[in-house]
Amino acid sequence: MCGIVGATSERRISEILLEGLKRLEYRGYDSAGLAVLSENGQIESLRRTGKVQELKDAVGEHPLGGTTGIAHTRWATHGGVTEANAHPHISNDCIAVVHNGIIENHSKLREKLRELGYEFRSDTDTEVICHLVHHEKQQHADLFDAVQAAVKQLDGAYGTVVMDCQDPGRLVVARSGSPLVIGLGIGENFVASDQLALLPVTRKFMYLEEGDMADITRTGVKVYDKSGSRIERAIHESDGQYDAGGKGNYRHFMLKEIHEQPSAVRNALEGRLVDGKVSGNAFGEGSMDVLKDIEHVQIVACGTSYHAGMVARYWLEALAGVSCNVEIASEFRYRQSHVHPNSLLVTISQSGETADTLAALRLSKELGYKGSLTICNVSTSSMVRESDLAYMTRAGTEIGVASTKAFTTQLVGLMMLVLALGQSRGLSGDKQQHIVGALKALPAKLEEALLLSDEIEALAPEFADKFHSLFLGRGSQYPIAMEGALKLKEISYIHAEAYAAGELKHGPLALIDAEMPVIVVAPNDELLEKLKSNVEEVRARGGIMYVFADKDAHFQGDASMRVINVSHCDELIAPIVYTIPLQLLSYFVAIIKGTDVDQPRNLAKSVTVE
Ligand code: HGA
Repeated sequence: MCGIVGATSERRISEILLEGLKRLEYRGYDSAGLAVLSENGQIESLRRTGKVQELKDAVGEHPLGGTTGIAHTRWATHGGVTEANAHPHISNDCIAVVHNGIIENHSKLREKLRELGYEFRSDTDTEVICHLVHHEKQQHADLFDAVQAAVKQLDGAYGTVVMDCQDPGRLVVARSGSPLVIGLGIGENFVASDQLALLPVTRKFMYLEEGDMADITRTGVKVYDKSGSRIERAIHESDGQYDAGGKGNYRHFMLKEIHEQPSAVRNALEGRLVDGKVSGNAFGEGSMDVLKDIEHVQIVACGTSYHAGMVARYWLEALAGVSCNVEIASEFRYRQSHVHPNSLLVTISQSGETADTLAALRLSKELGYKGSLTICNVSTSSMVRESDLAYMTRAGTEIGVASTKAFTTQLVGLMMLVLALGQSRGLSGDKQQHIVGALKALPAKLEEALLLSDEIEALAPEFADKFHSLFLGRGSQYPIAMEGALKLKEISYIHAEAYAAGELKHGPLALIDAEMPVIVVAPNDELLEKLKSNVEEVRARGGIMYVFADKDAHFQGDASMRVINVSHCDELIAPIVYTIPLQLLSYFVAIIKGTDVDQPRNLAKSVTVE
């Protein structure tokens, strides 16, 4: 999603802003822009559709000399992808604004501002902010007061940074529903939507809370909470471990991240399994006191994280004996749900900023849950800060928009939750040992699964001219089929659907022909024989299948069925292991199709708008 970078310094800042935008590119965007305040008090701005490199080239041709500035990568929500809609937006050549989020009452405000004589040059909701601040400046001499008066009139979500030509060396920022972090330097200060943008210039960060505003100058930062009172926010030192670095020898971040999964899972396990049990600290101090009374789990998530939650439902009910519901966050937050007694709300999110999931977490506080737990990859995120308990996935920064290592480490976290809840609910010692043993074996099993890479790459051309595909699985592999389908559509743009294989005969069987590949996930589990019958249903109708199967499942390949043998693994961890070949399949198909693997069209990482 959109990215924000702002800086005020004694040195020229256009390079810092552009580097910051480059580092936020992975989030997905469609246009980019920056505005700087030059020494003679003029705002100079450049905007381009397309990649940050095009903006960089433009700055190369028209160097910008300012020492205070703001920059943005836009992922359009209101108004098409045009230069005029790219941020920053500027009112009367003086008030420049970048904004992440959605202003819901923009039409009303636009009408009001038009009546006041403001001319609109874009179709964005954002443009109302700069005119509103400009208007408020006529009533409030100070920029901070004007921004405060303006944001009070906004409904919706915003992370916004405002620069004023009459107030050089100052940035005023406001956060409500869209994250902002302040970077502290020596004689210079910064702001961004993600600390990753600022790691080349500082390691000291201050995270704004909901409703906070901040007044940033070269020499200091003043933060005010939602009531307008001055407040000190803690300063965090980053050790840079979330600096993703480069792609190494890999062609894409996604491929690098697929291959990082054995080590990511090792990190996720380290120190958390002690004496055959899950350590209480895995979910934060005092977590066992909350978990011991839990009788029901409500999981809320979006996209890939939702699939992780769906796998966990199979595990939680079968192993820990805890009932579990899983729901998409954008549905959960807008319906009236029934809260079971002693329920735990579990949110799952790579970034911890996913707007719908975060809103669901906030809503849950009014609904009477016993507690909240987040399974998350970013320790400084809103979800980690606002949840009672947190399990950090420790996957390291994930840059590819299509999630890979975040998903498999989420599954590890969810299996640990099964253990933690099972421990207080009479899960037998033998079963605990079994789960712990399976988890410990997981990194090696993932390494074996990665060895299928060449075989999968060789069959990818068979998908190149296909328009549709169907993924099938049963039991805890059904969500893995869904995840495989999501990966394929995300990065290769081939339409992919997933079905629980037992549902075939209730409709999708009508789609089967030789033009639609059917991908089957077939570990050697108790549902294997049922799955084999479903495979025969497809074969009988002339379908072409690609079956990822355990050797001992004894599938015989033939003209209508390619069998890719996945090395044998414990049934408990099979959903995690079988994820790897499906990720590789989508990756190699995308390569053949020549799509933008790390930043697929129309998509964004860290979905901070609803
Ligand atoms: N609504 C604004 C900003 C969109 C955004 O935050 N995307 O992530 C626009 O459409 O320009």
